[in-house]
Amino acid sequence: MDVIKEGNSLERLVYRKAVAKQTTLSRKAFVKVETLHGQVEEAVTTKLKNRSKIVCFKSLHYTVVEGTGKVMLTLLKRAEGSIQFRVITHDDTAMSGKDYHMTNELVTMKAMEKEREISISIVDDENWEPDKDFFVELYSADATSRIKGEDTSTTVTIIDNDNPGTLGFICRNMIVRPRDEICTVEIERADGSSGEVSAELYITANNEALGGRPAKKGIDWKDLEVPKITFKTGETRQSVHILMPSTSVKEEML
Ligand SMILES: [Ca+2]
Ligand SMILES: [Ca+2]
Repeated sequence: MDVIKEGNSLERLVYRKAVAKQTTLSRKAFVKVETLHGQVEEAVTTKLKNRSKIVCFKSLHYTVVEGTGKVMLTLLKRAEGSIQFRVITHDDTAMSGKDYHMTNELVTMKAMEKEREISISIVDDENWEPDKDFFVELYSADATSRIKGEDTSTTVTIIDNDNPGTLGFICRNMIVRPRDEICTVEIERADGSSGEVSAELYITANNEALGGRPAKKGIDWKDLEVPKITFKTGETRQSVHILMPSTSVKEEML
C-alpha cells in the first residue's frame, strides 16, 4: 500500500479521500476524483431515480480549499432549445457573507449550448474552523420553485486552510533568584499562527519549591490580574510577568 502523507490543504483533502477510499466498503463516491484549481469534484456515479429533464449539475458534491477563492460548478443542459433558470445558494453549516458569497443569478443557455461553468466566491479568512457545507440549487427563472430532479441540488464543502498552532512554555522549569521581584514567563505559539487564540493561566504551588515548604500565594507569588493570554493573528511570542512580593530564598514558581 502506498504511504499517504498529509501536507497542505489540497493534499490534506486528497489524503482524506484516499484514506476514505481504502477504509470504506462502498466506493461509489470515490470512483472518479478530479482536481482543478484547488477543488475536487466527485462525478455522479450512482443511478439517480429522478434526473432533471431540463438542466442539472455535473457533480452532486464539490469540495474546495478555502484559499482557492472560488468554486467552479458545471451545469449540463438536457432540454432542447434555449432555457432560462436561476442558480441560488442556501446556507447549511457555511454562512453566506461569512464563508461564501450568496448567489441568485439568472442564467440563459442557448439552444446549441450544452455545458456552462459558473463560479461562486469563497471567503478566505484567517480563522481556524471545521469544514463547512452550503447548497447550490437550480430554480425556475421566477425563483418560485426548484427545478424537478435529484441532480438540481449540489453540496459544496469548504476545507479550512488555517492553522491556529499550539501554545506552550518556552522554558518548563525556571529558577528565580532571591532579589528578583518579577518572574517573566515566555509563551510561544508554534506550528501556525492563523486567527486569534487565547488560553487561561493558573499558578499553583510547587510543594518542593522552598526546601520542602510549598510556595505560598500572596507571599511568594501574586495571581495575575488578568489570568488570560491572547495571541492575535501572526503573533507567536508573549511574556507574562508574575509578581513575587516576598522572595527571600531560591524558589521555583512553575
Ligand atoms: Ca484561510
Ligand atoms: Ca478559515
